[in-house]
Amino acid sequence: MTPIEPDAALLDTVRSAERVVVFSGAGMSAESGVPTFRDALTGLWARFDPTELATPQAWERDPDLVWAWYEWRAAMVRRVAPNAGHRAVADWARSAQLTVVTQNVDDLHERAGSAVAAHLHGSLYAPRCGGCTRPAELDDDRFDGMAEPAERMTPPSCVHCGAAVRPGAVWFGEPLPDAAWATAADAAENCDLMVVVGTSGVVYPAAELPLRAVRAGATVVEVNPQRTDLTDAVTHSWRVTAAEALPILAAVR
Ligand code: BV8
Ligand code: ZN
Repeated sequence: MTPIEPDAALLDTVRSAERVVVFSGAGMSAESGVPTFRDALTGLWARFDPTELATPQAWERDPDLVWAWYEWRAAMVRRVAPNAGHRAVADWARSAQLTVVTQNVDDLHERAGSAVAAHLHGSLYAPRCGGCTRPAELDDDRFDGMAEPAERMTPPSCVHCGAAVRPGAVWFGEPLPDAAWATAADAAENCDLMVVVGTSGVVYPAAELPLRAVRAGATVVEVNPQRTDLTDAVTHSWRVTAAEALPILAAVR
């Protein structure tokens, strides 16, 4: 794979960047084999639109369907590995003040060695009680036999109050966790470089973060093989993938 060189101006900015934010979306995990939100859902789920499954209404209407979808996704992520992009982000943090803000609900940044400052849309691995909101302690080994997705699975009941345990994701129509949003907004407004990786930039308020970074005077580079809703607002839009671009950016010194 011939490396695609970024332009000299971008390399200079990366070289001199003191405070870096990496803001990632589903495209960050695509090269690990995790389907992006916009990809047609695979197999059993192909007939569903994620924006119709990732809602409180879907949960109310059919908790067993929604619970099975998240369990299948959590099991599938467990079977893949971080890619060169995730590893480069973790390496980069060793030589710069780097903050990872992600929209992703997978744990691939963490498994590559990054400390994630903000999971804006929650996590596949933080199920909680839909009633008393306490975190649910569920064994990860429940994913072991889950090669094939089941269409429906009854969610476990909370050991404290008996209500159904729900996925730890933030659904459409739900507010983002206050602490995650505050950390992400502060990082966006106080960085000198933001790398926006693998997001279509259509979901708000997360998609506002690159715009806040631009307004605060940061250089914002988008890493995405496609144009997005953010392309016209960022400083550089680089038509490469996460696993191609991030090792190059992390190696600039
Ligand atoms: C809220 C967790 C308020 C769940 C997710 C009308 C207009 C504007 C906004 C709204 C509106 N109606 C409603 C809203 C608000 C809504 C919203 O923005 N809707 C959109 C659809 C218009 N937002 C919300 O509801 C948010 N909450 O507003 O609350 C509020 C306040 C107080 C009180 C009550 C309520 C909550 C949104 C969170 C939803 N949850 N995820 C789950 O995962 O199941 S969102 C989910 O989709 C992702 O987390 C991500 O954020 C989003 C988009 O996905 P992306 O990550 O961008 O991935 P996508 O597939 O779209 O794109 C992949 C990109 O990668 C592509 O560009 C592709 O080219 C690129 N790519 C592919 N391969 C690679 C690559 N790039 C690099 N390398 C590669 N190899
Ligand atoms: Zn409970």
